[in-house]
Amino acid sequence: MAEIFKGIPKIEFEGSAGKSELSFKYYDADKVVRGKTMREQLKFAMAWWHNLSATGQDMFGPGTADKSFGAEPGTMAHAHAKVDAGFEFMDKLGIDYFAFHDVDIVPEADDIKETNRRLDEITDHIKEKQAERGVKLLWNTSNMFSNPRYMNGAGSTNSPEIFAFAAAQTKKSLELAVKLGGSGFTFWGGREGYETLLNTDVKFEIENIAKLMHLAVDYGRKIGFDGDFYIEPKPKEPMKHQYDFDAATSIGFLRQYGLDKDFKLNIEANHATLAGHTFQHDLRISAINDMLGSVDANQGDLLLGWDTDEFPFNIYDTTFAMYEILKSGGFTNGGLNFDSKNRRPSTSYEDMFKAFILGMDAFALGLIKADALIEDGRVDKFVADRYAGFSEGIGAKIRSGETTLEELAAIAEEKGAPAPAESGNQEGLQSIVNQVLFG
Ligand code: XUL
Ligand code: CO
Repeated sequence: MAEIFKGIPKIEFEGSAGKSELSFKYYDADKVVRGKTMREQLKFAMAWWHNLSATGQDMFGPGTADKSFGAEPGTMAHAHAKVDAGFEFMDKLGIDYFAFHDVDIVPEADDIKETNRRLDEITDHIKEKQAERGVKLLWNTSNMFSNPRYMNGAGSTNSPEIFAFAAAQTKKSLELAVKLGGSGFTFWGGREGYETLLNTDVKFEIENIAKLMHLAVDYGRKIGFDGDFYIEPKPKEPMKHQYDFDAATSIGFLRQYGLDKDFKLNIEANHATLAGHTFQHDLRISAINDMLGSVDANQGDLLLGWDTDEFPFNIYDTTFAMYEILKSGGFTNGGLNFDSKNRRPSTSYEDMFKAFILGMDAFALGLIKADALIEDGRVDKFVADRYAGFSEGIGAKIRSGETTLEELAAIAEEKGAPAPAESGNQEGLQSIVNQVLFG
């Protein structure tokens, strides 16, 4: 098969003193950090949609990058060329996982039976390619937001026929997950939200989203899908209000509708910041609820109010993200999927590789620094000491639920007004972080 990314070598680890733009400075796949290799800790995945399909098109103009890979876009020949391009790309970067929507891998036909036949054909090709180097499917999903039929949502639609169509797409995608050995299945509720309450029955819509998810779990488990289902929270864009606003909202929904045994969360950095949180916050909320499943790795631009899906660059963010991931025990079924895209003027094949090198190195450095922060121990010790008062005496009784308001009131009356608690030391802790990061 002809090489597509001609002139781009296999990307090797060169070390932090390296000067080549086509080498890793920090990502050293087999280096062990906290008991696992970087490859195992980070589990990088390529998102089919941005890397192989997106050309830089936005609402102000067409694409700028050529992703035809020698075939006519919109044809099955192009779908096959994307498979060849994708696997060559992953091989050259040493990426072991990928993720896709159904419509990323084949052009949708007018008849769903023909779309499904195309999906069968293309996944035969993908499966062959997976076998060559053992590349795995991190997760797949159904695109139930682009086609005009989903303008009012998929699970949340007001039309039973559209609900049935969404169910049919979900059924097929679950079959593909099993066929390709996927370890995750994602629901990102693109249009599962609303613009105005004047035309919307919120309770009805949320209940129906839960019904679609239950149907997916029942069918998935029946056909042997043993991975994790994920909700990927996002507060807005495209809808004004999206039901899966953030981690806390999504966890509440999963528990309310009895989906919490089968689902975890896929936390996307730029979605967390759109919700007014840090990336680290939504990772922490997921982790403390045993719901940290997988991550869509990117970063936003705080000066812009939309989902810019940039490749990760900010080492504070990657460090704090890896700190949460390591402290939660690391990935099992999940990984770091680059739901990130090149900027519109970055149009060359080299730019595609440089973007992944940036993101992979940013997370590798984040992993190294998060490990160093944990080893350093001062931040963790400060936090542990800060709550130490609750480990004995009345503090311990509060924690174990063995006290009453009467007892606590009696203590307050006897001891009088307490002095304010000791300093939170934020600036001191931030200095420790800078010292660990920059030496
Ligand atoms: C959209 C987004 C999606 C999901 C998968 O903001 O993140 O690409 O990751 O549907
Ligand atoms: Co995403």
